[in-house]
Amino acid sequence: MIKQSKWVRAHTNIAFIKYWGKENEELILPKNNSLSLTLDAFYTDTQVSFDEDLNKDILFIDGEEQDEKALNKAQVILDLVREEADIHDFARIDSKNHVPTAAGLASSASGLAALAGAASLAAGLDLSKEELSRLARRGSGSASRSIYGGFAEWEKGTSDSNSVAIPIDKADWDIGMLFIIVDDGKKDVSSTEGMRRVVETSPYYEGWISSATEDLAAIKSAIKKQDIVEVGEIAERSALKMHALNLSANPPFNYWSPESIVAMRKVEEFRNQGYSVYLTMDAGPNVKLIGKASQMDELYQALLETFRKEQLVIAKPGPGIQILE
Ligand code: 2P0
Repeated sequence: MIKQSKWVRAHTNIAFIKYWGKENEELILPKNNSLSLTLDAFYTDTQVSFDEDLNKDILFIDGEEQDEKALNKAQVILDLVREEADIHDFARIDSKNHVPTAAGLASSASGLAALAGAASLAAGLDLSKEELSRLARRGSGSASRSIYGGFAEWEKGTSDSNSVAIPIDKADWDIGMLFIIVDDGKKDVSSTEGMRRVVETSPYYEGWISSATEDLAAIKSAIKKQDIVEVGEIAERSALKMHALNLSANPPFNYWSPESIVAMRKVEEFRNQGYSVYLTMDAGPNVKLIGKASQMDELYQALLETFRKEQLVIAKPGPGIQILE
């Protein structure tokens, strides 16, 4: 017998207050609360089938079968669902990533959120948003936030049961992002490894934790006021502090390429011209602009002097997880 879900869609999110460090690696409990914006431009569609005829779990992304390593995080979620629903069959996961070609963007947030939705649906579990967020978190921390549209906060909590994301604001005001895709081809330090090294070795880690708490309170009040200048300034500082942690680790590492610096300077130039635009960066060389959605077309045009159009993607706030009919 096959228990098959409908297709489930989850969008990616970008953290404005970064998650960078785990308190508990197995349960994925973070050291600090984080806050993100879910975006419309990048998403994953996933369908799960529990099938008694399978002799192992299999994962297809865009029609291509993936290796064991790619399955690791997904199997954590499958196992939790099997346990809760008392299912003993293996599963086939089909995923389609809707990310512009060669974007080089990580899709673990949208991917594992969509999987949490599809796997629980296939198993006949009727999970609340909170339960879905908790399940997605066990695959990848950032996925906990992709259950919700707009701004979401992942509350670090103290245990598996209360480390979940909650919705903060619909972001239905003049805020948007612009991605500058920079692919330098060099091998990354994975997020998991990067944050572990920082927690263990950075002499600045305590400072990160106390300032992340302050930044979080400040950005929540700025979001309430819909103040793009304050939101952008705080987000940019949070990102740069995260990257400073990486430089202060032993051994040090960083995610920047020469083209990242070119993009960062552009943001400064735009600000000097009077635009309210700020940057954020994650565990890779891409630079993401935060600003008024209504000004993103102008900035896009200006960036075409320096970057190819394939490198530029405008994104608006996006919705939470949804079942496709
Ligand atoms: C974030 N990042 O808040 C931070 C900022 C990247 C930089 O969460 O180890 O794939 O699976 O929990 O969620 C990316 O790391 O890490 C991430 P795990 P995840 O978005």
